Amino acid sequence: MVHLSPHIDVEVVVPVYNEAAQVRAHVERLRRWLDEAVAFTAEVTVVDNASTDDTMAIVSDLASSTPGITAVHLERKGRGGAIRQAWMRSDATVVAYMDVDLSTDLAALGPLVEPLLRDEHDLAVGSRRLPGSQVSRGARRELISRGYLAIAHVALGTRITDLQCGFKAMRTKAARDLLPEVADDEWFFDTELLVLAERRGLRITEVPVTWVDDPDTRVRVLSTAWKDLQGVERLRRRR
Ligand SMILES: Nc1nc2c(ncn2[C@@H]2O[C@H](COP(=O)(O)OP(=O)(O)O)[C@@H](O)[C@H]2O)c(=O)[nH]1
Ligand SMILES: [Mg+2]
Repeated sequence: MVHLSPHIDVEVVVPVYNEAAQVRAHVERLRRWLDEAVAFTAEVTVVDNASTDDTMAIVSDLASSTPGITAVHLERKGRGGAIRQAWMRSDATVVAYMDVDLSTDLAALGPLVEPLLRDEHDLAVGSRRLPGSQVSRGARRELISRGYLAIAHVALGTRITDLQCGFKAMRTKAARDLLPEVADDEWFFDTELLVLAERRGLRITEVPVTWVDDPDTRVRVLSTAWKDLQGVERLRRRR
């Protein structure tokens, strides 16, 4: 017998690494939001890499007890690689990702993916730096983020107002074409994805988000900022 799975509009990927404390509550909240508050059909895929705490056990349990949630485990660490793998194998019309801390208010999810479902854009970028955005964030991260953005604007000529917000979506077909070009598997993945999309002339839209920073972070801020600068230099030379 042939089983045809029903078509899914949006696959929302949630990369997680050592998130045992919040993964269950936040993924459940996301699933409820998708069931109750949006007009499209959606699947949630939680992708763990090499967590050393109970994250994978919690996520597996959640996936087996909740329709519309899938758990994936990868051996190699790196948030970008996790997003790439999950996006590449999706059958949905649109692929999205968001950080598990739900720093971005879920109200922005509809405005993020709906223009893509209508085929008006290829890539939608959550931004904390548009007139409609609202952000509460610590001074240190804000300063590093602004400095990085200024450098990326000058060195790469990008016009996107926020490269690093953990809230983005793409038409799956455009993602499949572009992702093999994106080399970074960690935090620079986002910048590289956006800059290569701009260079290819993809249709990009930015969506203002309300962001409440979660100070619990997996990012080693200074070492990541250094890797980001090396990534900027690599992309600049590639132009
Ligand atoms: N799959 C995967 N997810 C990761 C990895 N590192 C971080 N994450 C996830 O990426 C998201 C953003 O991380 P977070 O620490 O909140 O970053 P920040 O908001 O920039 O401080 C969270 O959902 C993390 O669990 C990793 O190596 N693999
Ligand atoms: Mg965070």
